[in-house]
Amino acid sequence: DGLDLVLRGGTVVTSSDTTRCDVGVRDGRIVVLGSDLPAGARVIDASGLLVLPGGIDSHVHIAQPSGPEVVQADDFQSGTLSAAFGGNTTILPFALQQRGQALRDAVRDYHALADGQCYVDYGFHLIVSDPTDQLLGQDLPALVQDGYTSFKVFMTYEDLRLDDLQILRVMAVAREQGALVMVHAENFDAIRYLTETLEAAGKTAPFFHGPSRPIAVEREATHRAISLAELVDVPIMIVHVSGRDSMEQIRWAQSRGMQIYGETCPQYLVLTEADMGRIHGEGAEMEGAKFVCSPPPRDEASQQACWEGLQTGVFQLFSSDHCPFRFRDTAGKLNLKGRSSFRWVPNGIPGVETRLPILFSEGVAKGRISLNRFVALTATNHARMYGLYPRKGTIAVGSDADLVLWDPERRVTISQSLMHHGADYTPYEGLEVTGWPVTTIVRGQVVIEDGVLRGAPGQGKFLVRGLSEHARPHAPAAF
Ligand code: DUC
Ligand code: ZN
Ligand code: ZN
Ligand code: ZN
Repeated sequence: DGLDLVLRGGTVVTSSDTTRCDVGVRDGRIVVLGSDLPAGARVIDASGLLVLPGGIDSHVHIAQPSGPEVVQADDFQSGTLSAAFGGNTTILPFALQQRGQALRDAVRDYHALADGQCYVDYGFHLIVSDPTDQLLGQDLPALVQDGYTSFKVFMTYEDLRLDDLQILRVMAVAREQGALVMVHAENFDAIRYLTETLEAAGKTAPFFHGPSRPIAVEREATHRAISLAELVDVPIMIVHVSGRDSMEQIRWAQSRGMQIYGETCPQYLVLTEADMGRIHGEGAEMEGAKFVCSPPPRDEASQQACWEGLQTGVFQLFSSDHCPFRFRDTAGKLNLKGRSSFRWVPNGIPGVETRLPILFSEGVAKGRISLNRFVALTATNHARMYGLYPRKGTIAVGSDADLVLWDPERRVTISQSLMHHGADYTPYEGLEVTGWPVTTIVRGQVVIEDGVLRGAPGQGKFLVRGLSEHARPHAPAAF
């Protein structure tokens, strides 16, 4: 019988093809692609627009506690609203285990926060901070089987870091279960040493966040993570790669046939360490805090290296690492703790709403990557990597009707006034981009239409994920 929705006259783009055709939707799924489809209950004119698979942002932090008295600026409602306005139809935030907490309890807490609040679909990666025998032997395997098929380990941060033995044990569970391990690769002791040294010299401004975790800190940890994965013979994803040295570690491993994957983010393409030294505007001496994230943005040569990683396939994923904090609290006061030392500035910046426009403008419009590679890096590869393909991440008969209408010509100056996140600034203020999402459709439901909110919280549903097609080890177990 009839179609619920027809997108007419647009240019449909997937990770492999660019085709002029209509898209027919019934019961939340794409049921037909073709020309001159009969009208559905609803028809949207897509002429002059690109029809893209909805963005999948597989690296966002929402409502995650971040140390004493530091709360994130987004709850699931504002975070997913911002995601939808940014052209995303699925996000993968983290369920963080606090030390001493059962992993199951952490997962339950995040579900309670997200349930009924989301504008886009979502799943959870797990963060393992306390790998007890119970967790390794029972809880983690059971959660993988329940559809939480990826987890992140941290090599730094007092409250989160695992030592090498713990990382090996978590990797072994991943190998056994077919889950994918994401690694935050920075050397904890090196950062601690450099932080103490800088503070002792009175170098406490936000700018010194960069010098406290220089390139060698990331390169060493990246190489160590790769070596640990080699010992266990398990595929891993190195997240938020900031520049050449780490990119080359990953490329070296890939050239040896290892299943080592890489992700980079907008901040490593358009920000530099100099941004953390900014001292104009209001709250001048603290302004650099708006750009503090880890690993820190570096220099122009590092930006070039990240482009190279995106162009050559060393990196499969382009994610936002959306991790929003307020510069001023809701009463208008600066974060005073961060004033005593960069050590207390929470690490993370907002970006779920600006990820697609930045990559489209800097990448596609400037001729650095193709439109099809843009789709792969922002949607398809995320679905493949994290067990959602082909339900998500492509435009094909049978896939969820997660679609974005994209105006490739629209020129926008990024500004906080345009954002829908809970942060009180965007680190990309003033950046001029070409290309912008205008309409966002989640499983056939129009959430954003021509830049106007039409959806409601609760439309976004939890996704039980399958195993990653890239987490399957190519070789049989060695032991
Ligand atoms: N790592 C992340 O992945 N996000 C924000 C901060 C961090 O260190
Ligand atoms: Zn991280
Ligand atoms: Zn992150
Ligand atoms: Zn593979």
